[in-house]
Amino acid sequence: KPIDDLTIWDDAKAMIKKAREEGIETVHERLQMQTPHCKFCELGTTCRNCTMGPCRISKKMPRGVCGADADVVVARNFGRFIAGGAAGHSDHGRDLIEVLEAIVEGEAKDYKITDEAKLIRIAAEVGIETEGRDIMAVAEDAMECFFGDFGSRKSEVAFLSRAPKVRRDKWDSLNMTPRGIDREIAEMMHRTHMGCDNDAPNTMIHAARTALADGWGGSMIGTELSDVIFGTPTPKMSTANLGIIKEDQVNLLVHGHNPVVSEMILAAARDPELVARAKELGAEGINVGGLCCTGNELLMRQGIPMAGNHLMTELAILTGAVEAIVVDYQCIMPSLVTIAGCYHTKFIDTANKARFTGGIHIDFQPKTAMEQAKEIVSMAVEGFAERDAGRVDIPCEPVSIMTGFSNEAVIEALGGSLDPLVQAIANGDIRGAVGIVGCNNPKFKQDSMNVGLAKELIKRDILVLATGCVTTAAGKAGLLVPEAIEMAGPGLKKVCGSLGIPPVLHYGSCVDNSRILQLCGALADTLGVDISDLPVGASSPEWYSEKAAAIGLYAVASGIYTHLGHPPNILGSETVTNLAVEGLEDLVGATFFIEPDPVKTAEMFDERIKAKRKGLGL
Ligand code: BF8
Repeated sequence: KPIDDLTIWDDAKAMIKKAREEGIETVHERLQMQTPHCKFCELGTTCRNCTMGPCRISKKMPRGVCGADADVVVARNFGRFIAGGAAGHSDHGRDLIEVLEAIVEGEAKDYKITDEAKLIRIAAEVGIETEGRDIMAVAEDAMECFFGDFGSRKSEVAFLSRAPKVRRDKWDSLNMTPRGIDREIAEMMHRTHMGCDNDAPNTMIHAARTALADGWGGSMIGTELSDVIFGTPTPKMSTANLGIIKEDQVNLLVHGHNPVVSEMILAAARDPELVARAKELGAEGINVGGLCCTGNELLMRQGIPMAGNHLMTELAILTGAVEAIVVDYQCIMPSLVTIAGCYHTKFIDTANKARFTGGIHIDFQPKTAMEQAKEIVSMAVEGFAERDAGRVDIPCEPVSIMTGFSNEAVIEALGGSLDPLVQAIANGDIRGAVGIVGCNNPKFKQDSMNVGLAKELIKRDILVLATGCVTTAAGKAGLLVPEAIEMAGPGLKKVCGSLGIPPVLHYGSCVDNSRILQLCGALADTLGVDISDLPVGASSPEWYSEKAAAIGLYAVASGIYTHLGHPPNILGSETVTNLAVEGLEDLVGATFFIEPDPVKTAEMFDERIKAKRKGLGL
């Protein structure tokens, strides 16, 4: 494909060109080699769940060996897909509880409770006595409560209390209330074992329950405990694109999702001895930049610059100026090890559950975090001497972005309550809000949909909340600065202008979609309605991952009309497809819709928001 068809960004184009010149393979070549994909897999009609098969369902062969039809096979495959996504987010959440546990037990001296007020607030919310108690005692009870959310001895996960009562009643009546996080994931594996749940709609209901366990459970715990341990984000300025990589500095990029590793790396990079060593080797200093969601985590709290999103991860190494790429888990292409090997870049993995053949493995533990982080940063610093200046190409200057919009920060900016926001929605200055979330996928021209949709929505006075890889796209397009109000409709321009904020708010990483759920719950409660009554929507335009599918499904199951730029692998079943794009409306008050065109997508949201506003009498 011509490079111009692959991405909207000049920095990406320059690096893809360099890759082609140097004979380095990227995701784009591999996609081409894999195309056309297997039609059965695309439709979701392949079953590999037992060895009587594998089976492929078609008109000619309508049933697998066991008798399962296309509906059953598609639902089972989709259910397991969702379980994978929910497991990823939730296991990340559990890792935060384990760090809290290590803090409570005095075993993690490098971590601390940074936002005590937030810990007390969330502990009280989940029914823990906080009055006059020692903070560590409160932390211990919170830790037990959240560990308990993963098991099977509760009737529902604790943060469900943040959803409106009518929504919770709806979930109860549909058998959709998530009980334990691990329980729902394990039950999905059980249900989809041969000879269990052979009723597609029933499997889909459990898929929704599993996704809700992620959104209101694992992800929410991940977000909230990250705030407690590393601080709740507040608005701040930073920069984005490959231009954040500095020719005269040691460049270390953090990639993955969990701030437990990246926060320590950043702290270690500020160690005076390591900075002095970098200078000794001729660098001006140590520059820590972000990729993907752990980048978002550090950006939100510490303001580090952002090198790029998912499809920029390979390309960042191609600048030839990255001394080390340090990863934890999720969304890390194993090809990075190969590309790092074409340069002096060290690829360092830090999680036993996400090791990469050919990478340098550091088994990162909370107990020894700073010591290990210094070891990693030191490897990057020493690598500066190995850099080949002749191969360095940093293709652009960085652009400014504003970040740090936690719900707490938004409420503070609004003067202490959501009332001004409700007022702005009521008088139509802000007609509604859409969360644009998720990934890049090489099947799309990189960020064309992510940016195109955001621009179309703000023009229509629809506020955009961005998370995950969409944040960097929005930032590079100039949408994350207060001046972007010039691209917004008159109402949004007025409101954001008076608050000095952009019309697209950087709301964090992918687990931070839980912040959007919480905000929707609070808005619905303020208005005395269900979430499905609000003029809101969600979109994952260029999604690829199991996690993004889980996010989409928990949004729909929470009552939020949700757009996907391309369908999951479900089109082989009419029952499952119809349920996703139609039938769920009757059950949960929202559906998915699939649309690859950003303008048409914005129109669909516009119609929906109009209808919801009318329903609220606005
Ligand atoms: O969790 S947006 S490509 S980095 S899956 Fe991955 Fe998608 Fe990026 Fe973060 Ni989310």
